[in-house]
Amino acid sequence: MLETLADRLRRARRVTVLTGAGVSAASGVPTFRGAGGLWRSFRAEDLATPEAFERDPALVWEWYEWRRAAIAACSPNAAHDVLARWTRDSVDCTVITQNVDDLHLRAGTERLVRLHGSIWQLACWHRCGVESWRDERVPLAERPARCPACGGLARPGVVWFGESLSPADMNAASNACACDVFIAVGTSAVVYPAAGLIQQARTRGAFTAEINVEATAASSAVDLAVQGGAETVLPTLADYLDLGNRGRSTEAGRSS
Ligand code: BV8
Ligand code: ZN
Repeated sequence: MLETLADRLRRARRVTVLTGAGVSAASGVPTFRGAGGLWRSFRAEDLATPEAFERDPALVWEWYEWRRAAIAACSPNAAHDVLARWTRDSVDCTVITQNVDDLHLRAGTERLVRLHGSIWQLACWHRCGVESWRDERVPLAERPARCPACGGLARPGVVWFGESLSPADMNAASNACACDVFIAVGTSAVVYPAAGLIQQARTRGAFTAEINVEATAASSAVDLAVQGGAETVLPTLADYLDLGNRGRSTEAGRSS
């Protein structure tokens, strides 16, 4: 199973990986739809919307501050580290993430598309024209947070349900679907347009795979569904690749 994927990766010129909350699970970041994902009695879809923020900015900020505090205590895990190394290695590897925890950034991932923004970025709710800014203070200095330019409400710098993704990010993600291997890691594949990238890559001829601890909406659509935790499967895959490369380099060494 993994040998097949490793073999495909060895022969690939271009690799794209789409990650979701499952890649950060081993770091201790609660997923959205898993057991630990619920916050009190709310669902992500109820709070991660402009309407919820309009109605009760203090409640939505309470949720984001709870998540920021949880994420601040977490570090990138082996899955983030393998993917970061792949984006730095020779093979052209792009990571597209739905996560807003920035653990891929902290792991040193180079070619990274953050489709849904970052929980560490803030923006002006009133769109007064100020650029979004980074604020990693936990807790924030003011609650709810304020815009430094107009003094009005600030909002988390993430893409909420019902909000469009940035055209630049969607372009970058779409371009990355022109690849030889596309792997969806740790995503339930229910949130669009991110989940649609899997089918897009397949349509453009990529070998598609999924790494997840359970079956998802994408499992029947990919060429290879690998059941397992990202934090163990990706390092094992990386070992297969290193072994394979070592095999190739000793081969090359022998013949020279
Ligand atoms: C858009 C940022 C155009 C915020 C997020 C009706 C009205 C309006 C829109 C819609 C509608 N119906 C559908 C839509 C589209 C909607 C959508 O897809 N809704 C879903 C719920 C059906 N999408 C949108 O609204 C998008 N915008 O379409 O714009 C538009 C505009 C106006 C009107 C219509 C259309 C915007 C979507 C972005 C939402 N923002 N995050 C925040 O984080 O606070 S999405 C949120 O879900 C996170 O980013 C998260 O990453 C993402 C996806 O979830 P997953 O990452 O997959 O996480 P999940 O918990 O679900 O799954 C974890 C997986 O990991 C599981 O499979 C588990 O088994 C696995 N796992 C666990 N442990 C491990 C593991 N795997 C491997 N190893 C492990 N150790
Ligand atoms: Zn402002």
